[in-house]
Amino acid sequence: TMVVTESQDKMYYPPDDLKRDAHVPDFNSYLALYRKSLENPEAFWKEVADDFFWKKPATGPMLQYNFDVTIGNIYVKCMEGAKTNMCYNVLDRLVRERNLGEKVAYYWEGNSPDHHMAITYSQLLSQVCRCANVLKKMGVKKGDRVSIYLPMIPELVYTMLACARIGAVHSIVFAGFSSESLCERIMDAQSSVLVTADGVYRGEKLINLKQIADEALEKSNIMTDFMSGICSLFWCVQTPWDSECDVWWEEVMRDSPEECEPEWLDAEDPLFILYTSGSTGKPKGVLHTVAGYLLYTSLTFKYVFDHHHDDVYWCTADIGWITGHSYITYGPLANGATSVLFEGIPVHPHVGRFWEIIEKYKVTKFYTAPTAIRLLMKYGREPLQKYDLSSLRILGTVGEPINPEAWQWYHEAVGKGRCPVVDTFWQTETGGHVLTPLPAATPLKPGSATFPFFGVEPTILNEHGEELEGEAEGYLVFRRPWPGIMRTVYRNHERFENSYFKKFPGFYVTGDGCRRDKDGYYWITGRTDDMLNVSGHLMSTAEVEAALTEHPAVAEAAVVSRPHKVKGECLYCFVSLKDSREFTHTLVEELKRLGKIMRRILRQIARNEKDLGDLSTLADPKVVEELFSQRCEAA
Ligand code: 6R9
Repeated sequence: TMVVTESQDKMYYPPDDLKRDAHVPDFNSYLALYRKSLENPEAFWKEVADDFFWKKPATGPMLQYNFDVTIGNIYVKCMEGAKTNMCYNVLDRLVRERNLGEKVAYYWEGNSPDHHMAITYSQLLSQVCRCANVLKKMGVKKGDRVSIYLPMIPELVYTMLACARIGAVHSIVFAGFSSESLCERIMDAQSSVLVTADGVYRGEKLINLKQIADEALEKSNIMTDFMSGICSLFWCVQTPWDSECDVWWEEVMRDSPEECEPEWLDAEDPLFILYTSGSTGKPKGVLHTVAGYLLYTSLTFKYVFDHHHDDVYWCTADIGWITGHSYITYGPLANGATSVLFEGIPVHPHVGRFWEIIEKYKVTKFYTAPTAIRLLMKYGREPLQKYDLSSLRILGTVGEPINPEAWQWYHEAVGKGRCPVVDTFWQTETGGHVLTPLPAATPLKPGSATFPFFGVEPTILNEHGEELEGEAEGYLVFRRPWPGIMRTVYRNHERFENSYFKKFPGFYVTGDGCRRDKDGYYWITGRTDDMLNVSGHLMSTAEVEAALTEHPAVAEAAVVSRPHKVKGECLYCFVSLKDSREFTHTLVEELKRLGKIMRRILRQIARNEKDLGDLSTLADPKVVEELFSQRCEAA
């Protein structure tokens, strides 16, 4: 069904020099491999697994599953019976079997251009082992959860891999989150240790992480006793300290042995939990397991970035998000890649920082978010002209739909028209790319994530759950699992089934809308639920509403999304105040009487779209006029 035919859309074809030594050099090769992955998944994934180390081989098939709630519980299993270790596969295997010990795993580049270091695979291995021994000494055992609240410093990678080595389940909380969010995630995961840093500079702004971490622990009072802080001493002078439970990173690491036998885990043992926004407001602990996640992140990394041993790869995401987990840590390391690990932000100390770093490390593959591209576009081409970007071969985007204007600018101004742009669609839940071009194989249409990755079978459903063939628009769902899909919502399997499998039995429901064009290309049209995407970060309207109504002055709040030039979407909040004369009282009352607020109408008011259609279900349609007259322009 996926034929690339003549089209009115402008197509961008892969450059010849890229095709020459590419893993998947043309569209027919992609199609052949794709067919194999669906027709014989057992053989397809077995071949991928052969690259890795298995302490014990699998006794079950490569993939087993049930996707139909009407039949029974939802489950996915990959390589049942096999024993392995993620950390061994991404470090020891390369150092011991591939002789990659001296190869650079990460070029760490600090927030300030004066701070940088290179970390080889063997150095990484010994730091990870040390950290693993520290955690063990603190009593952390296989299956225990470790919360990590660290900025983009090497210690973050050491800690996550140390967890993987001893079979502890890491739960990384993005170091920009508040103490409330951190507290909620620590409590839900029931973590026994929290690893944090004293502080971090993001641009000019100092964030006192240890202080926020202390606040989070105070709020979760039941936890305080078992918490110990391992801190990385950076440049914050006054760090709050409790010698009863806090320990310094440097002190415990110094005396810790450099050898640590990996814990041999079952293929389906948990690897990590990562929280993602849920439409009810409470974040969901997305759980990924060892073997499937290893196979899927390593294979997507290899093919989507057409990885070669001499590449220097840079993903600008933060490891606190899934993009960092899969495409800064696990995927690149599993391939023995050299990556840039960047602590800073795109505009510090100047707006050419990204381009400066690309020149400095001769980056060949560059992966960032549309929001960053749109931000940098604002400064024009001049900041780019100071730097040599000729090392670049492939560009990637992730996190939200990319508008064709930003795509074009990325392709022309950054890639000089030489580099394919891989627009990768995926989710925390999918573990890795699910709709994506392959850079040497797929003709590109700006704004389309193009076609499914190997093993992924997408389809589009209408409201009644009927499959739509050919050109169509509706709900994006997947008919079967691939190895990297999430296994459950941590400690809440029912929520997992309800969120992703209830609406359309037999399918995994992404929550995204999607259009398939006449050439078979997939175009993500945005969320179909009450979720919105601000600067590539997913949040739920309910979550924001809950936060607003916590304020003592607020009676009610409704939040909708509105397009934003740089952030993609922004929040547009409708708030009614208690005992306030400023909002006309009638207006507030009318809104209350609506019961379920008509979000569609609020959204249109936010966007100043006057043609509202049928308003007959509203208690008082005049409210709408009043809201229009009080509209204010967002910054
Ligand atoms: C990887 C990541 C997932 C949601 C997803 C969708 C949006 C991600 C996209 C995209 C259009 C792309 N999204 N990539 N939309 N084109 N290439 O971002 O995970 O934080 O869980 O967000 O992001 O709406 O459902 P996550």
